[in-house]
Amino acid sequence: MIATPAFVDPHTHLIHYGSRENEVALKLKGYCYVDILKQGGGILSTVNATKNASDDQLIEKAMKSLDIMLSHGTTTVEVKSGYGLSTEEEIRLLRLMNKLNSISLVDIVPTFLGAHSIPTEFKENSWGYVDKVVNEMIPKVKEENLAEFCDVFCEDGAFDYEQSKKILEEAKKYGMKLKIHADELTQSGGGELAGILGAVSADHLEEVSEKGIELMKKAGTVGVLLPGVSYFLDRPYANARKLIEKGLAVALGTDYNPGTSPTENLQLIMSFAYIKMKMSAKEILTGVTLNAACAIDRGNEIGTIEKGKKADILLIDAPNLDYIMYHFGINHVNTVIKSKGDKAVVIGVR
Ligand code: IZC
Ligand code: ZN
Repeated sequence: MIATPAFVDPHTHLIHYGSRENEVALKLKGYCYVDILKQGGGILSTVNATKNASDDQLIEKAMKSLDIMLSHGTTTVEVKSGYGLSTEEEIRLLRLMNKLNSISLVDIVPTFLGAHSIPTEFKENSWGYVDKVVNEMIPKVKEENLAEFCDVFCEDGAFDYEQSKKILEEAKKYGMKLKIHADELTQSGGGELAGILGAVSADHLEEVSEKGIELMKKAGTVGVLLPGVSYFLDRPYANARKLIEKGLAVALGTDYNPGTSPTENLQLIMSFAYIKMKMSAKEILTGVTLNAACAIDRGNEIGTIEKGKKADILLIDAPNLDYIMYHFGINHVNTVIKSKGDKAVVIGVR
């Protein structure tokens, strides 16, 4: 067996209801992700399904996914809101994250993503929604201390550079740490904004500019790459080799969500990083452990096996590190050791 630090998934949209396999057929007909969103589908269809689900239904679905994550070696997971898009619903999702954290063995790091999509009622008045996020949602999230990070989907069809800047600047004033969905489908300037505002992470980066890389490096912003999305949307992968050569810390996440990356399995993502982004086995292991921990500001607590850190440890049934990625699509985890509160639990996976 190989003992490694347990995996950290630094980017997920875990809490939602329903699924979107119908969009795969639309994509085969030539519609792209943003077309579907602009027609009121995509994220907005999940917002509807989530609004119509009870707390119990949302918890049950999320718990199923957390169990899959845990058995595949993920013991800490970042979770974004963003399928509410109203103050009441966003707050409900964030409260449910707290509940999940108390009933699951997996540690949950909550992120407020009220700026995930423009809700239908603000379609003609996107700045009106930005005002609502800034003046109503962020203060309420802070008042109840429900989220550690604030994130924005900075993208054509979602929030533009100026709107993303406004929201993140306000969140920063409230003492929230920052993340951004940056330069995924188009060069939106998200990487640059992350660097300018000192975001903890900038995520996606398939289309990031040279200047964006430079500013992120200066600010110490972690680049979170999500190759499951490139696979699922059949799009270009982020240039991991270039980001690493330029000196960025690169982490990997599933981006588990119903639209662009419906998988909880971080080991599959590791295989994509190996074959499609040409990351080495050591870079990949660092990407799902220490660098992923740094992407959620937990570098002092988890991500390495070290005195003073939590004993979140995996026993992996593989003859060497490369083998984990090479023999792809299966679960190599034999045992998960998870510390939660003052307990350590040993979970035999196979
Ligand atoms: O439901 O489509 N990219 N947000 C930004 C997502 C994917 C989630 C979704
Ligand atoms: Zn995302």
